[in-house]
Order: sequence, then C-alpha cells, then structure tokens
Amino acid sequence: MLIKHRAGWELPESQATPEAAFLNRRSFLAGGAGLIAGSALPLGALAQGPDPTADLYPAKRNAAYTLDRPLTEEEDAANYNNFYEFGTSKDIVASSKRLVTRPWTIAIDGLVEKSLEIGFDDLVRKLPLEERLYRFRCVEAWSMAVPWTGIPLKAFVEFAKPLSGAKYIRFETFLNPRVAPGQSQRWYPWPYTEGLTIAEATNELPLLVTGIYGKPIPTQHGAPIRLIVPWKYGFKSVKSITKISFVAERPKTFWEGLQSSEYGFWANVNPQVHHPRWSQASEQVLGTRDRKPTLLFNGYGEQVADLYKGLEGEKLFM
Ligand SMILES: Nc1nc2c(c(=O)[nH]1)N[C@H]1C(S)=C(S)[C@@H](COP(=O)(O)O)O[C@H]1N2
Ligand SMILES: [Mo]
Repeated sequence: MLIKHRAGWELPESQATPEAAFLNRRSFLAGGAGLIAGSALPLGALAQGPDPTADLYPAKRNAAYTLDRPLTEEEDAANYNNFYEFGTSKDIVASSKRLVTRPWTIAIDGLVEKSLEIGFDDLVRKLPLEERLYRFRCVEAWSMAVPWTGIPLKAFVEFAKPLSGAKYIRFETFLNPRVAPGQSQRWYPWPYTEGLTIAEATNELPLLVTGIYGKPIPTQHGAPIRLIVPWKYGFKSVKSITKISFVAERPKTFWEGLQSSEYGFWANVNPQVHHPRWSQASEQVLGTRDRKPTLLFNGYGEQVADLYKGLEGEKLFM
C-alpha cells in the first residue's frame, strides 16, 4: 500500500487471500478450539439479553434470487470479516462484541418530507423482511455466497418519503471510539460513510440487511442493520448504520476519503477493470480451494446495467 496506513484488505491478489487462512479455519473449528470459542458467550450478548427480533427469523425466502454456486459455510462467513472500526485484520469477531446494539436508533434526515429518529426494533416491524441468496464480492478478490435477510432498500426509500431534490442517499455507521478501537486511529475519515444514487437505491437488489443464515445478524457482520449491494464491491455495503440521509450532492465515501485514486463512488464489479495494484479477473471463493472467474456486475447485469446508461464518462468500475 502506498499510503502509510496500509489497509489489511488492500493487498495484491496473491496475498489478499492467503489460502491457509481459509483452508485451516474449518479443520480448526472441527477440532477443540472452535468449541471453546463457540461456547464462550460474548459479554455484550449476555448484557443485551435475547434478541427482541428473534421471532422474525427465518424470514420467507424470495425464490427469485438463485445462485450459481454453493452457499458459503456460515462459520466461514462469520469469521473472516472486514470491520475496520474493530481492527484491520479479518479476525474482529471478539472485538466487535463490544458494540451494544440495543437500544439502536436510526436517524432519517436531509431532503425528506419529515426528518425522524426511529428505533431499529420499530423500523424492522414496519417494513417487509425477506431472505435472498446473493453473491458477495470484496474488492480484495475474495467472494462468498450467503443468505441475507433484509428490507428491500426500495421499500425503505418509499417509507422515508424523499423530496424531489434528493439525488443521492448517504449511509453512516455509528461513531464511538470508546467502543470501537479503530475509530481512535485519526487518519481514517470516521465515521464510515457510503452512498448510492436514488436510482440505484430504488433498484430491486439493495437490501437493508438485518439477518444472515436465518437469524438476526451478528455484530461482526454489521448488527443490527447494514447495507448489501450485491453488484458492487463489498466496501459499499456499510455496516451498523445509525443515519440515512437524502442529499442533493454526491456524498464523499470513507474509502474515497482515504484513497480516492483506488476507491471511488461507483465501485461496480468488473473483471476487466483492474484495481491499480491487482487483477479483478477472478476471485477466491471463501472456505474453498476454488478460484472463480469474476462476473461483470457480479452477475447482476440483467438487473442493473441500465442504471449506467449515459454515465459512460464516469469511473463506474472503481
Ligand atoms: N462500517 C463498516 N462497514 C463496512 C466495512 C467496515 O470496515 N466498516 N468493511 C466493508 C468491506 S471492505 C466489506 S468486504 C464488507 C464485509 O462484510 P462482512 O464482514 O459481513 O463479510 O463490509 C463492508 N462494510
Ligand atoms: Mo471489502
């Protein structure tokens, strides 16, 4: 990495996906160590008590979204995470349990009919929840395929009632350096922010995800609510959201703020447009020995290619 604070996932493809890290995990879990880790209840979870939304899971699966590959094993997805608030390694499960996710308030503001703050447990019961199987492709050239449960973002946008001047939607993660040690690292532009155009946000695919593998989402995956945008690189899928704003100008995102020459606003997956420091042609499938060719728009071109007509002058694939 050319900037002084090299990000863990910003490694050349060959190093970004150290095979041993994937291959050993399951055999490790099959042995004794995983059992100990699994039975040690995290303090955060004990303090918070049972999940008040547990009755919503598993949600009905929407059969329209099918995969071309097997699902990733739950424990593989749940133990290889990017969540910089809790450290730059992939091993942030324990650290992330410090995040207290109840009560959890989400502010909806900017160019909307009425700004409001709403408790997560209220919001999740006001809007439709469904399960979908999606591919997920990190910019680092690893991928997974998981069952997410979430609210179609389109339904959330209708609920929020944006004004006609709203052209973009901006998402913000919590900010609390006492809980999230990474946020004491001042060179990062905290809080983590991301954005979509309104046209992207009202496409059928993006989900405000609240669950995974038929259960409420655990903290390392971005509890209690995170975005999933399956045709874009994973960094667009912002975790643990506390604010959603409707704005007129294109928001500057976290990774753009850090390294705009490598990470842009659009970040659509494209195997032919290489990252300045590594190829995006193929991907390491998490939990396996497979490398698969990467698909344009991560295989979702039929649903999203039209969004980019007339925008050919933009850097759509970084
Ligand atoms: N707030 C926040 N959201 C985030 C990140 C992060 O560091 N902080 N990392 C992003 C990146 S780079 C990826 S690949 C995905 C990883 O999601 P997962 O750990 O649930 O697989 O989360 C994205 N959302
Ligand atoms: Mo990523």
